[in-house]
Amino acid sequence: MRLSRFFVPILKENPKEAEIVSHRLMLRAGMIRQQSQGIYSWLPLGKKVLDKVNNIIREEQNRAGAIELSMPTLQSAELWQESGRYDAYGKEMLRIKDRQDRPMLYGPTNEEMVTDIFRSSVKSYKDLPLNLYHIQLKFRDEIRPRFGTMRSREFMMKDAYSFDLTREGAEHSYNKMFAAYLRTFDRLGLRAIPMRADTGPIGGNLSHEFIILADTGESEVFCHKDFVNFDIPAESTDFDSVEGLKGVFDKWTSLYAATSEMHDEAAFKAIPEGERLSARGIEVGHIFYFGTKYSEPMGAKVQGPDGKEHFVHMGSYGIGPTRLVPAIIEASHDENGIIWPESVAPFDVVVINMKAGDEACDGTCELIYAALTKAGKDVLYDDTDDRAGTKFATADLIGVPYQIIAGPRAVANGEVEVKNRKTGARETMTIEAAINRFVA
Ligand code: P5A
Repeated sequence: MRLSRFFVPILKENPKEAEIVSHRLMLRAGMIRQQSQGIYSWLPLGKKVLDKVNNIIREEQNRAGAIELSMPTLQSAELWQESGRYDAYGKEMLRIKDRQDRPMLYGPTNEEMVTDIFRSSVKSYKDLPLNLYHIQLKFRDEIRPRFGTMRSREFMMKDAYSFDLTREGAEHSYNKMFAAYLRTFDRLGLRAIPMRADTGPIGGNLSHEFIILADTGESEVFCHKDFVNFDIPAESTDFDSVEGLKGVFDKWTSLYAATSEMHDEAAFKAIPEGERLSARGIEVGHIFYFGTKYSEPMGAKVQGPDGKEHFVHMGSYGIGPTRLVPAIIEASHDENGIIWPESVAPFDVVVINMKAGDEACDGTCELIYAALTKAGKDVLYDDTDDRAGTKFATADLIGVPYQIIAGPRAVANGEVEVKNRKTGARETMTIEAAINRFVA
């Protein structure tokens, strides 16, 4: 992508409305724009990062055996009347009427709708277990939307829903998502700690929130320090192994970890003082087991091996991609801007032409841009005629992991400079070596 033809509305000044660093940097880097309170457009640079985050989430959901579908954002009130949540959900639900005066709502979550899909076609235990997920916009009319897309009213959610014949089966389904979440957050460059949490309007009595430690987090959390170094389940994890996944769950729940709503001061104090961690955190995921809370009132049942009908045991599993993007920035930035982990960076590398219009610089940059693009790299080419200082500031701000800098003096020697955004290390090398550095 040539920067001269891209759309990145960079802000030079710090936006006054931004209270935390991720919100400030997302606005300054031209990633998002607020359209009305708590409702955002994702501009091209932001969209690229969001797509990469969603793809990692999708790969790990698929690996764990979940199946993707797509459900609508608008739902009919009838389904929610069946489950009993239509009245209970309160003011957070945006209620709408269509032209026939039928009550509709903008979905804050999809337990009812997915239960309806399930009951309409699954009739036998032989079709279980089943886990269906989608990545879709949600709307919650939050009292205090804030911090940009960290807590917005319209936001994206990956929500998965599992169906099992028995409680034991449902526990295995829960453990699959538990392990998939550990892998997902790790691949996003984050250390997420599962913590016992309040189940709120989703219900049930077993749930874990996945929390990223960050000073600007909205949750107050308490846990054992050792979580910071626990091993993440490997790519080769067998998601069909009941024992194996129970091992992962048992290990990751063996030490104390709770959010403030579930905090037990005495249990926390039982941890030796030097091993206690009392911090703030960002909730990036939340998983629930709620048994037959929806299947019973909505009549979602299957025939078991005993020939009798059984209400299915369900769980639901949420991740917030539009919250994860700022959470990643909170965890990875410096005074000059964002430092993207390679897995979600909007571009793999930015080629900076220090003297656009200069034949040698243009030629070198075009050559590198073509070679890296051909090798499948996502390359941003700063071909604008901005000053060198502006170009460096932009590259640092938008946080692309590597910069290839082509200035007239180096280019005259057949060389360019390669800068690592994270470490700041710069290395001069031949043009060929710079290309090989990224394609090899
Ligand atoms: C689980 C999947 C649920 O809604 N039903 C379907 C369950 N869980 S949850 O905890 O309420 O939300 C899941 C995740 O969505 C993100 N999230 C938000 N992100 C941005 N702005 C918001 N206002 C917001 N509300 C929830 C969080 O990452 C949460 O863990």
